[in-house]
Amino acid sequence: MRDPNPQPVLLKDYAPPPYLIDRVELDVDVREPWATVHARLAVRRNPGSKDTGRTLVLDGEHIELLSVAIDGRALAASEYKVDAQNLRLESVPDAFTLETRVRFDPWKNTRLEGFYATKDGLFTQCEAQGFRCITYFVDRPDVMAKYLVTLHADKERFPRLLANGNLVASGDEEGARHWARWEDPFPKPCYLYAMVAAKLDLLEGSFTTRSGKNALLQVYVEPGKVDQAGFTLHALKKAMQWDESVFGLELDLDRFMIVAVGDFNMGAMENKGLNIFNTKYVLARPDTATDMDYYLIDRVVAHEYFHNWTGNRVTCRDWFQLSLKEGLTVFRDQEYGADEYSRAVARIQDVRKLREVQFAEDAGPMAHPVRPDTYVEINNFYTPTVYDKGAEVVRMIHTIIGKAAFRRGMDLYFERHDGQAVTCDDFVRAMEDAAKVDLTQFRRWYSQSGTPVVACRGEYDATAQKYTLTVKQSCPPTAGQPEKLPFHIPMAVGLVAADGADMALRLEGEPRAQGTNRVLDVREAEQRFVFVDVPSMPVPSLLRGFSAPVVLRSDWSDADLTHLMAYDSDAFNRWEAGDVLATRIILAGVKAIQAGNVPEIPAAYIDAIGRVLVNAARDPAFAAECLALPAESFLAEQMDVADPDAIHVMRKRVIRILATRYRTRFEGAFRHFSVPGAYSPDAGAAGRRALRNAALAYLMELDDSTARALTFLEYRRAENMTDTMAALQCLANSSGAERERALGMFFEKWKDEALVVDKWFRVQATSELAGAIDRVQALLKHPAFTLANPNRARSLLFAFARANPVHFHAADGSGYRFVAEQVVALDALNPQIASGLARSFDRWKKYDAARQGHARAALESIRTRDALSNDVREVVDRALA
Ligand code: B3K
Ligand code: ZN
Repeated sequence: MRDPNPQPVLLKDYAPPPYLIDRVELDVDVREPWATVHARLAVRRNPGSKDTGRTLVLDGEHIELLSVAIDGRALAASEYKVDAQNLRLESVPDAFTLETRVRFDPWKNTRLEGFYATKDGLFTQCEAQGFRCITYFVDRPDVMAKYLVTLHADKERFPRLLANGNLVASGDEEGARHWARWEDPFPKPCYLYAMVAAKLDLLEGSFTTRSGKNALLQVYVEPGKVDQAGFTLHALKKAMQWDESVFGLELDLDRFMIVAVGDFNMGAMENKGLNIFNTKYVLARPDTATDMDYYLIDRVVAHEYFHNWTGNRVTCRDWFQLSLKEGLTVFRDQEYGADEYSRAVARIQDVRKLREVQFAEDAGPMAHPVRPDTYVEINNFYTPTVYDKGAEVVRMIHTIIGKAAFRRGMDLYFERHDGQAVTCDDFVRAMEDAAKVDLTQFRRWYSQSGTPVVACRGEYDATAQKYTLTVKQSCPPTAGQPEKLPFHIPMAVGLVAADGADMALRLEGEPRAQGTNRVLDVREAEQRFVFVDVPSMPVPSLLRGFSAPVVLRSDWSDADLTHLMAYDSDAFNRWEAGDVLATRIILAGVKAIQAGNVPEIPAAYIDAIGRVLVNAARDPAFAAECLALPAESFLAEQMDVADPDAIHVMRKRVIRILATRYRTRFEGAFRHFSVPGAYSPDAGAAGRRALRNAALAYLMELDDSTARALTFLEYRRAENMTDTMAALQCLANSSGAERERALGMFFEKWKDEALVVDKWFRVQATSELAGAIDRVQALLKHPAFTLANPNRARSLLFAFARANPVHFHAADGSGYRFVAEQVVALDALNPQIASGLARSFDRWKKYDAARQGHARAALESIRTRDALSNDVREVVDRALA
């Protein structure tokens, strides 16, 4: 049941819990249709609370209370109050044992939160507030307890009974049933609770930690899929090794389990010792998973494993502090990715995503600080801002204080806070104390929302041999925050000479030059940096490695940008220069198209792309990134009034011009970069495939019979899913007869492999061909489609709304109407997924009046539904505000 008029939760209202729970004993009995949960909680008054009342308020939703007892005495109905959200007990003792019995039906749980049934068994998802759907509890992360859990179920149907920690006993019981008892030695918040009762196959391995402990590693997957679990086990071992060597952090348990489930609201969940994963981030075989799938599995496995320290051993005091664990853990998995693959390519991909998604969030109705100060539904705040901007904030600390001090800060953080529930501020203080720096101004990154704009202007004085860089920062107003104070921005810079070399950098007043790459501390609204001994006019390379999550504006000429593309010693900025230039060209082209003129593409850009192709062998993965033009959604954000049609036309025009001009080179690259031998997802092989498939996509943009034949042949010959999907995606965007043939063959071959069927839906949902919406509507009725499975819903609906802008933003409003209907349909099943889809409307005010009219009507049509969840209501209310 949802509160019809939910009150926002405010950070400033935080108070410690009046009661703590130190120990939890659960006895869970599964007998379809019921799960019955008997809980024994050791409750005591919190000495740290100022609240002197004697009322204990427990959270509980979607559960039926069967009995309550205090210290063994059953309470009469008059002794407690129970409603759809809470169980209230008045006049409780200072310390006591509370026992409750509840039951609920996991088979009816379509929200996939709490304890829910899927085809292979029963699984949990408790973060953020799902534990209250399992038993009555003080469901907040600053209540930490030790757990002892006994599960009972039918042995044949649910042969695996798992919970957090270590297995302490198990056995059979009457009626062909069995039981298992698990004990977790570490106190934990209830959001990290997990249990599984299911039929699953198992892949096992082991890892000897650096202190010599032998840990059992287990990956559980649906029956028959163990041949797709190997990479996950391998990734887990790599992540364990990495965390030991980079952060000195070791596994603290004897056993670490990963369980894959096909019905899951997000990517994965870091429950202590029992991670539960979406199958998408576990299952991989060369013929079913792409290089990107493998890469993401690696990163997600690492992310969840890293949470064992950053999140579990040290957790969040309250949900406003979510970025404490998420920002830090994303930073850690980004660094892991950079070390395991290519640092430059990983950074490019992470920044691309940040700018496409987080910058848009920061500019829209859901803008919030990295540490939000209010929410209605906490599940709506697992956002790119909390995760990805949060990671950038941690990265900036790393940049400001340096690697060694950062490591000392992490050590100090664990020394101070192990076993505690703390705040973002506690993290920053550990970094400050370890590095002996003052991060007072820096803390604004946690409290101010919005993307700062940093405008740079350079002036060279040949006589004085000085180069003056003037840096101005500002931050646009965001929801609830009209004015901002200046940020502390670490800006990594270099000066690139005419011959391409980096110049030595000496700031006015310094005795000597200090390297060729340095971090400027930008703190004022306007600040000047004067470089001396500058022998000739440089091209500034600014914000190297994207050292801060800001929008950079500079007065580079096209020639400056092609110079940086060719010579910048910072690989990220070599790519960035091309991206800035491409953006500039496409936006100018959009203006030309709108004015009825023929857009022009500067020869310097075409030549620069030619050089990328000629030099591609140096780093194919990097070259592939340089060939990928800015996304349509990103381009839309750069306009005052976005014009999705003109953007689409112009972007394609650039691709076609490059494809025509370099046809031979693209054909050459396609042949040359093939990868012989057995498939491996390593960075080298994946990079070659990325380049080769980028070349194919360029060629297919010509959409002539030669290109189509080549692509169809490639589709049939491909021996791995990366190449198969690359070809299929090209064909799905072409109107030739090959399209239907390939799509038909693909479905026939893979119809029993759910994750591959998702790809089949996605490739059609994102097709740019005319009539996309009719096809998506027809696919809704396809027997393989279901709204109940989040991956499937994402593969069709999210793919359409988020990755097919030209059709989602159709001028007649058909895309908006369709998506709004689906938000409503999904909301009845799964509010978290529905609200994710509703967020596709975030940027509706970016578009022209006619589109805005359609979008507003679509949003209103959602809002007028009376049974709307808090999740969707919050998103829609904010969009319409
Ligand atoms: N902590 C989980 C996300 C939980 C989302 C709840 N709506 C996965 C992760 O960030 O690792
Ligand atoms: Zn996380």
